[in-house]
Amino acid sequence: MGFSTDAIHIGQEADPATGAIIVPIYQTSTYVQTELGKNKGYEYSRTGNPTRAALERNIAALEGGTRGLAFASGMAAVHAVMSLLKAGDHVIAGRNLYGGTFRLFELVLKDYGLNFTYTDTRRADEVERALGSRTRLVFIETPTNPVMEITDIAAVAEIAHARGVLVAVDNTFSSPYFQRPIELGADIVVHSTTKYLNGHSDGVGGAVILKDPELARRIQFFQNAAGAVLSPFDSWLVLRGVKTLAVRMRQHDLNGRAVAQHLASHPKVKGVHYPGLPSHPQHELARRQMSGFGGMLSFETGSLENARILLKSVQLCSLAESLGGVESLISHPASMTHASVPAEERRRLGITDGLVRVSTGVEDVEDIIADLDRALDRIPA
Ligand code: P1T
Repeated sequence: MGFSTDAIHIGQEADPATGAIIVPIYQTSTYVQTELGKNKGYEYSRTGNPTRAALERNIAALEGGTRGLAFASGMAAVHAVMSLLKAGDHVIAGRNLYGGTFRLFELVLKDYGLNFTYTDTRRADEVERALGSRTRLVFIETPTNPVMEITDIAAVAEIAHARGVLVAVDNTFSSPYFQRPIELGADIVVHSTTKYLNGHSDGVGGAVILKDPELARRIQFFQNAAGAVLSPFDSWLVLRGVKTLAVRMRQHDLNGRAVAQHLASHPKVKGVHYPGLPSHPQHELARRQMSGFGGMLSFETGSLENARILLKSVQLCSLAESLGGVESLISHPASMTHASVPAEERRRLGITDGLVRVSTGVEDVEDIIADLDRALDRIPA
């Protein structure tokens, strides 16, 4: 079946007990047992819940994995992936990650004895050079948050696998509709379902999708042991969200392209990061690896003061953290999502004080462009 059919139907079969067309919210902590050791497949909702299980089956199918696991947030999902490692293990991480992921690695997991090397994973030879005898995992985002760098997943997977190293891809920005890392060779996919999968800015969640059943078993063990599970209601919201993932992503992509093109020719804009623009340094790779470019972009206003004026002047675009909802959001990565990345490192990555990020929603694109134009007009020439 096609992607949209799977999104609407896998895990989302009519309820066998009642015929309800929608998966019920099993708002229960526990399940009655008929006798010791006899149950209907569920015993406690941290361990398993039918609504969460429906979502887990659905997202596994969308990413082409054998198993999906849903967590209380994207960060809980990233943390679960790291539970595969032991003190002394080495991780090669992309140099530009969501600030919260960088914070988890540097300010939490380093103290547990994990070692991290941050690498420009756009260059497969740099990944190869960073490999050591204790390297267990390469962790990348592509496109990256917020400067939209692209890593060649197949090339990195080939290099890593030759040394027995796992590859995890945070696929939050593309969603499985535009990019399927497991098909490109990745072992593990991570999502903040808070973003495109849920799609309506009304729930925080995360997911891990795996190809290998043994790795999946280990992540599931951690999910139950550590307990950061997605609630039944939040699982239901994501189940509802994914049904329209394909149509939403098509519109995010159309709007993202139009806004990026418009900004690229605007005299007040000093540069646009969007993989769909032919001027993007990795446009060709993006075209090969992704089937669309989506709604995320960032652009350079030239200074903190210019960014401040713009962010204060927009009316339709809301100044807020997060992304991937139907409404357009605008943010300032240096002081918001990437504040925990040291200033010098931010500058090296191009996360300047003048950089503004847009999560292009699915409103009428003329209205989004007019809003940005009105705000850009307020910046002095
Ligand atoms: O917020 P949470 O659901 O815990 O997801 C964390 C996360 C993981 N990976 C990527 C690529 C992300 O963008 C995020 C969260 N990002 C934002 C809140 C943001 O505004 O960029």
